[in-house]
Amino acid sequence: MSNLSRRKLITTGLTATAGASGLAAAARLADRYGLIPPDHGSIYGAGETLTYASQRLLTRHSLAREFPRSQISKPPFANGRPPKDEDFKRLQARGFADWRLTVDGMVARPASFSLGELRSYPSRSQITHLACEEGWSFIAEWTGVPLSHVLNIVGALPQARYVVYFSIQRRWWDSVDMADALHPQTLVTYGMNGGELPVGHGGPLRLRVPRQLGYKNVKYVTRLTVTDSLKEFGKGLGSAAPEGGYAWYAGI
Ligand SMILES: Nc1nc2c(c(=O)[nH]1)N[C@H]1C(S)=C(S)[C@@H](COP(=O)(O)O)O[C@H]1N2
Ligand SMILES: [Mo]
Repeated sequence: MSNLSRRKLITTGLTATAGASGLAAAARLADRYGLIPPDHGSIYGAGETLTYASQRLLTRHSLAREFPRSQISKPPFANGRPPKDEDFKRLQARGFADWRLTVDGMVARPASFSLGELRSYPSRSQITHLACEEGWSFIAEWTGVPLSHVLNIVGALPQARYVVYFSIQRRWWDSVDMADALHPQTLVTYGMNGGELPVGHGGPLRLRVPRQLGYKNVKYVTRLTVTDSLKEFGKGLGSAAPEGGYAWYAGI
């Protein structure tokens, strides 16, 4: 069966099943096609699964909207204060010269990158919208190395299904599936509006996932882990967000 007709079949099946016999049946169908998000047992239940499944089928390759330079918000504003963690302050005092991004898990060549190394790789800049679930948002230009490039360097294994990312702020960690990890707009971001990424916005390093809401864009990132299962991380729901009542998949 061609990809297109298969996709059409699944989509039609999902829609019909959801209408005919409820969301649980749609979730069973989605499971068969690997379309179940890790927090499917949460309060969002089958509805969340259906959102994830239909977005994955319909918009797998679509790009987040990019804006002209004239639309950049002035002044950009930060959501929250710089980390108070001693580790962070120590690194900041040395101009982040010792900041590292460790990449481990299901990779052929685990590695640790300095900011200088990350900046030496092919970069991408894009002017996109960062939308907080609480209603406010802004447009900025973000510069970084595509996460897909980093994953190529370390040799992510074919069994990989998710990339988990961790902040120096230990309460903040999250994950994306490979569709978002390999998405061309998903950036390991070190620059904003032509300068360095300000500390208020996650400098020196954050993940930008413009296809998802603000909270998936974790700031002060120090580690990435490639995995085929999210069960071992936290409560096994894929991120800290569902533990606090937010959906793991926050597609926009
Ligand atoms: N480490 C860390 N990452 C974080 C947060 C945070 O408090 N700490 N806040 C999240 C939320 S809720 C949003 S909306 C965005 C805000 O990004 P901004 O500070 O660039 O506006 O960052 C996300 N990433
Ligand atoms: Mo947010």
